[in-house]
Amino acid sequence: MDKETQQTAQNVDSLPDQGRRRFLNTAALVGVAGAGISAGLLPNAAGAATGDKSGADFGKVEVHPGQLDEYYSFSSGGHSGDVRVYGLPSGRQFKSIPVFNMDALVGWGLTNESKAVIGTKPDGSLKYNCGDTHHVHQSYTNGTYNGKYSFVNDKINCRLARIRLDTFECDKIIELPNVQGFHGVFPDKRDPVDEKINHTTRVFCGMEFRAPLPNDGRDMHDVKKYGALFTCVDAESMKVKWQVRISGNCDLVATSYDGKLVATNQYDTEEGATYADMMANEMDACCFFNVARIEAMIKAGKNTFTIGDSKVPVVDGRPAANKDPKTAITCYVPVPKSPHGVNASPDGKYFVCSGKLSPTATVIELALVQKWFNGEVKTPRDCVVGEPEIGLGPLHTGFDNKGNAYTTLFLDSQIVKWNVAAAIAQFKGDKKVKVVQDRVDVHYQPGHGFTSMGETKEADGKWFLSDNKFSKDRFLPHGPLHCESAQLIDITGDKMVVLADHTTLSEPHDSIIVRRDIIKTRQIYDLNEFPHAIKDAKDSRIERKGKKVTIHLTSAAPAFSMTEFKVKLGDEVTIILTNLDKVDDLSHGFAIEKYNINFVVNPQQTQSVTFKADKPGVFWCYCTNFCHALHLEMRSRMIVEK
Ligand code: RUQ
Ligand code: CUA
Repeated sequence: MDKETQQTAQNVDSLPDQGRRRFLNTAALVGVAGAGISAGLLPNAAGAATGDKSGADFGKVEVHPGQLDEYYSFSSGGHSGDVRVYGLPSGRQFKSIPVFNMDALVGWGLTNESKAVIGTKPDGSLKYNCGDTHHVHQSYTNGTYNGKYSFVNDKINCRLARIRLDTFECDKIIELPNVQGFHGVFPDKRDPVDEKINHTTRVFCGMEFRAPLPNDGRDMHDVKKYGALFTCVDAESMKVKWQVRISGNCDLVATSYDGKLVATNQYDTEEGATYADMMANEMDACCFFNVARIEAMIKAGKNTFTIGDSKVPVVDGRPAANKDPKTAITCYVPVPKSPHGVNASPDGKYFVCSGKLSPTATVIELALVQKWFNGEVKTPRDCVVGEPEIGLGPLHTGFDNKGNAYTTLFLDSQIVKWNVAAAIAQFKGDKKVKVVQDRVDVHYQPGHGFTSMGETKEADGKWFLSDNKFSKDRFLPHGPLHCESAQLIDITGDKMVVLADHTTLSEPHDSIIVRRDIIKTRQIYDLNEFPHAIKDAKDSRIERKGKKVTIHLTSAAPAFSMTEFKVKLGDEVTIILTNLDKVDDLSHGFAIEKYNINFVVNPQQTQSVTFKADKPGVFWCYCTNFCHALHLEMRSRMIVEK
């Protein structure tokens, strides 16, 4: 073994004992994180164990040419604004689904159809053209994925997007009213109010950044008057149903399997405006919402109000308005120091909230929260049934099917495996029980981590993927902005084994791992879906109404239906292109030289663009997507006459 490999395979046992490390004080913690990042002095900088000495079966992650992966991974793209799709265990990336970003590959943000989804200003330009996706989750039937939709947030412009999983395309984007820092998002796993409905009908959205409500110039300098809202959106109509005004803020969101409870972890119960203020309290909270009670209030129109121009009904979830548990709509369960992340265990019993600035994970029993709402539990803190010390900087937790939890430790650069039942026994006083089962190094500083099917009741305990925030020294150098690393960990045995890593472009946050049989895609569109489709190349034509010209065009490899079309300088030109090819994988592109136009039409799809003919001359239009031996010849000419 060469020196490098030896270093990489450094034994985890050489790390300091986690148990001896108590809460770090605030200053020390900031120092640890800062020094680690700037000076490259990351904990155990030798990096992740490759499992080299463990007899690891690296063949498990091999997917040979022509073989298919077992899982899809849907991953947020972070500030690139997209959603990525990978195959696991290979780590091969299939697609970047454009959502809040512009994407020349398919013409997202250029075509009229995508602009209608994204939203435009009165002049036809995009209202927003960037976004920050953090959390991507799928629609459920009875506690497991139904393959219908993915939902993803935009933290910058506070929008919720829906992706159709038959075509892997975004079909709806809405903006949440009076929200800043839309971070956590989770669909319900079944209807929380109507016992008979077993599928996702709602999507819940958290507001991380408290702001003046409404933000119209009032209260700007009085941080204490800012507020946060928790928002519920109808999953089908994508209309905002209601909001709850809360104390503190929202970070991530989790939903219960019985559909009755939704929660958001809160790291800023201090309601501060600087990080020092936000870290002041030793305890923050996990705020639970009683969805049935909220919906009843909204339905009765009782004690609802609106904020600013928004028509969305809002109810008051702040503690002062919810003193009696028997009528309360919110329950604030105290959780140590700035928790980040809340995750539901697949047995439906617990939510786990990580400490971030506390080395603990807090286990909250949902049945006890329900009892608190019935007045049968004394204080919200009595709903906590476990709080093991697991390591430094715990962020997100995934679960297997054997009662174990896997939490990312940002500061320790590790994944820690711990047993939930053991944590509960320890909390009850059992001093001998072994809570932490295993630790493994990752490279470096993991953010989210998640298990295969782990956000469903079909968690299968096969894989854990660690999305790491830093990749220094892991890959060939490629300039100052590094890619990030995702590491695949085999969790089938007692010991976790890191089997593979793949690059991800900056920067994925959360992902989910979905069994491949759940996803059923269509490979070809239906012409009838597109009102402007031309069904026969013979119907290709140029229509003029005053200065507005519409070019109805078709494609069939290797030709467009018109070899040229004429317009006049100053015309508003709309090109509607229908791809008549019916063969799977036979997509064409359409680009116009010097006119900044480029988009793709898939088999039997129709897409359109509108622009001003502001330059006279001849402009070649060509197919951008390699489709045929005569792909280069697949061209037309736009002739703009003076
Ligand atoms: S967050 S690294 Cu945006 Cu999901 Cu925790
Ligand atoms: Cu059509 Cu290339």
